[in-house]
Amino acid sequence: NDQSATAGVQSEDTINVCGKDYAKDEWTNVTPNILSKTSRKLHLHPSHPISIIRQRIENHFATFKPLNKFEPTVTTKMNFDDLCIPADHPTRVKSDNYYINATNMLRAHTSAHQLQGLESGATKFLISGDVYRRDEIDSSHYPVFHQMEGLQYFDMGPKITAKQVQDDIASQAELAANTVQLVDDTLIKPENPIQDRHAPEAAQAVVAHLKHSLNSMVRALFKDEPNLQVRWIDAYFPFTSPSWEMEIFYQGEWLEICGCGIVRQDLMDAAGKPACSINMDPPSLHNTNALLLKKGLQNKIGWAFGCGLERLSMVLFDIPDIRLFWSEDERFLSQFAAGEIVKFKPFSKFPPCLKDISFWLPEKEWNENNFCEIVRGVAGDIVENVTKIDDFTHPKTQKRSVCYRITYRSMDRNVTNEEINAIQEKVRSTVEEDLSVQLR
Ligand code: FA5
Ligand code: MG
Repeated sequence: NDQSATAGVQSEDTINVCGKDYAKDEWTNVTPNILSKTSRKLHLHPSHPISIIRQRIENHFATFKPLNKFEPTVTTKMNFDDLCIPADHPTRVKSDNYYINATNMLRAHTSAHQLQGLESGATKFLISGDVYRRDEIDSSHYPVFHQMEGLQYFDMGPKITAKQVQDDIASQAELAANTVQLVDDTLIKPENPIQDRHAPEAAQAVVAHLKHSLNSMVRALFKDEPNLQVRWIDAYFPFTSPSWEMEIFYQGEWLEICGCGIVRQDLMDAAGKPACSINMDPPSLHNTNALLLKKGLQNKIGWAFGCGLERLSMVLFDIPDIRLFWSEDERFLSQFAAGEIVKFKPFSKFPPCLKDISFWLPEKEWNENNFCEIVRGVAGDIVENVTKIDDFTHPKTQKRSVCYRITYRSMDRNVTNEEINAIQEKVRSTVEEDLSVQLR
């Protein structure tokens, strides 16, 4: 990979990420392959599908302040603690995240910048960027994808909030023009509660505004689908309550578009407090605006959402494989132009090459993501799919054996059997060495 030469240059005890050196420790698990993605910034290339969708959403929320330039390196405090994610919460595990070291990581969601957004002084803003998660391998999962975060807040107090919400909606001419109505059909349930510090009337008004805003957004994006259906599923996020996932019915299936909810008041309180001013990036943004927020935002109530830009791009452009977004092939890139949504015309598919690998699992912990990470590290974007095709436990020894089928396929050329054999050999030896499995 030509970019790994400049990104993530590693020495014995330090690692360079986005131009900064970090001390390595036992948490470090970023790989050169992953670090090479941090310089791509697909969401900022005007004619890339990810950027086209970002611009569409930014145009829709025209009065929101767009914040697109935050680096993907964040502190674990920003990614977790500031969002009320407890120290022992499962989303923190090493096998699901890319850690630079114990206190720094590649962000796993754009929510990591909510406090910075609040500190920018804007009462409504959008944050887009690349996010990183260790995950399985198939046509809809890639360890890097893009999210867009949105947040808007209002003055607290039942009367004032309800009036502001109504005025805000009325003032948005293009929102009023489409037929989304300000109705709230989401029942608030005890297990998905309004926060103690929120007057129910105020919270309901903000929920209605949130739903109205997201309904209008998908309507604007899918304007050729007159019968678009939207549904709201109760969800849980440590940093919002109540919380939902919004889904749309598209070409026969329900597709999750975003997570959202009413921002936890602890987060609003924390905005601008000195404790959250460490490691703010870019620092100038924090320094100039923190003063405005000396008192925190205790008297404001807000909603937030986070949506996946690949999911939206795949359906709107008909892009069948998530790896295509990373292609530098002109046959892909030349099909798109800034501002336009056109259907992708697939270029000929090259033949796949399938290889199976079986091994006995080690006695100690086993995690499938670690295995997938090794395959990605060795094969790069030539790996299309990893599927477990066998899993059995020996009745006498109780030892467990698994078999994975790896599909290799390049998106822009024919791969040779020789080349894939070499990759497969490397996968085998690396898995044996790093995960202490016993190859069969
Ligand atoms: C979050 O990341 C929350 N930060 C969202 C949020 C923001 C909730 C603000 C409340 C308030 P989740 O992990 O569900 O939640 O991801 C949000 C969206 O990102 C999903 O709805 C989906 O559209 C997209 N997404 C998640 N995982 C992947 C993936 N592996 N590949 C592509 N898109 C993904
Ligand atoms: Mg989700």
